[in-house]
Amino acid sequence: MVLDSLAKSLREALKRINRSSLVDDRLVEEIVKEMQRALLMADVDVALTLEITNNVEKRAKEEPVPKNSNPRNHLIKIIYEELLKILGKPREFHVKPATIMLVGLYGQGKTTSAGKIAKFYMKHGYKVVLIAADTQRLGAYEQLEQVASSVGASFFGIYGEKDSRKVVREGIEKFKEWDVKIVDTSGRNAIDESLAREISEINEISRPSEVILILDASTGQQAGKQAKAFNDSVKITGVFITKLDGTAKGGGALSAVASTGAPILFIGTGEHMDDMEYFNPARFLSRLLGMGDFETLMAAAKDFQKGMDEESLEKMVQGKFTLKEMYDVWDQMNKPGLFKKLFESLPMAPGGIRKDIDDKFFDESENKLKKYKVIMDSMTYYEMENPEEIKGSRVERIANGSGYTTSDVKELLRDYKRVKDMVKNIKGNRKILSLMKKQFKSGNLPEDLANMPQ
Ligand SMILES: Nc1nc2c(ncn2[C@@H]2O[C@H](COP(=O)(O)OP(=O)(O)O)[C@@H](O)[C@H]2O)c(=O)[nH]1
Ligand SMILES: [Mg+2]
Repeated sequence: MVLDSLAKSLREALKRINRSSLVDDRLVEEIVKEMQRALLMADVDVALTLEITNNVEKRAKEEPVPKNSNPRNHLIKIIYEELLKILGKPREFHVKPATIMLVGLYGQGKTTSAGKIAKFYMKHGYKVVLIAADTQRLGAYEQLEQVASSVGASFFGIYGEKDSRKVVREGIEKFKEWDVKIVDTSGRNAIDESLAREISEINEISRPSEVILILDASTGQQAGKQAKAFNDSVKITGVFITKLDGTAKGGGALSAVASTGAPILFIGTGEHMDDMEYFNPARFLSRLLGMGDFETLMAAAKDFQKGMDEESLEKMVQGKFTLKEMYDVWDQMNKPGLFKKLFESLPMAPGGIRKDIDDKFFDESENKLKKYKVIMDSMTYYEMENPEEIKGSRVERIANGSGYTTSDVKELLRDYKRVKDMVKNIKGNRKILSLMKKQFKSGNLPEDLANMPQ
């Protein structure tokens, strides 16, 4: 998960609070020390770390415990509230037709994020075009073209053209009927006058409704300086922090950007086109701490329902369960990390954080799903509908096409068989089936989940 070691230390601290028989000054001081260490390790600014932890200490020692709470929960609440201050305020974001300009230095993830944002809008049913305004870098045209085709978005670029302004002018004109236009601009090694001029001119030409700054999380605290500098040349409406999956320094980037007042809009959590999340500070923190998050649960449940309404559930259980059906189900599960979300958002078990959730399990399952999807993308429609026919040379062809090995393909087929058998069992169990149906109908997942037979 994102910010692994920070999450681990903070969760440990909360667990300790829950385990302790007494909340006294000594415990508070120890917890505060642990928080300091964890925040500094995550690259959060020293002054900010001290401010937050001093507040925790002061409040924990001085504030009376409210009647409806207890000393443990009160301390946890204070920690949560103080940590939340680091992450800034959420920005309201409406999914509607837009022209989006992406800016940022070399290698921050602009082109990749352009694809993710395109996919995000396309999931909402919008027609999207990606415009290749990076005319600086060799291969930028092809890279964006490839990204566009991988998500199924339209693409506009003028091969070999050096004037990015011309590309943007023509692209915006040609695709004016498209709902969402995403302009992938060129970067530099550092912000210089030529970059500032280029993006401010493209800003004039495209008149974007969103100007999103793409920042690599591993930049750490320096991300704050970059955000300020970019904001000086063109008004940033939101920041997309990429590669949060791969760095322990993410805390520095998040807190530094938040402190500039530029709203963090999205975070990137992987190289795959689905690895993007809308950034909501409260939700992000709850997940980091492993606390129950009802909001996330409901959003996840709705997402799941959209793809798995009663009709498709019926189809899945009653009809032929082919790889095609399994692909659809997995596609839902994978968008974005649904399984994990469902589990992480379950309310805290009485007496503490859920101990039974193992991040490794979710990471492994998610990686497996990703792999399986790539493999299935290399199958023909006929093979998806008739998995039992996948043998011998077909296995080899699929392996070659997907870049995986034949044993990966066989593993997928074995797992498919297992799921198929499971579905067969459900078919035979009227009680479970009717419960599942009820659950999808009501949308009231938490309660119904609790009533599911174990
Ligand atoms: N792990 C990870 N890698 C990412 C993420 N976003 C982008 N990348 C990788 O970062 C590298 C640079 O990305 P690119 O989009 O070409 O950057 P650009 O120069 O700003 O357009 C590529 O290898 C991407 O796969 C992310 O959220 N997580
Ligand atoms: Mg690029």
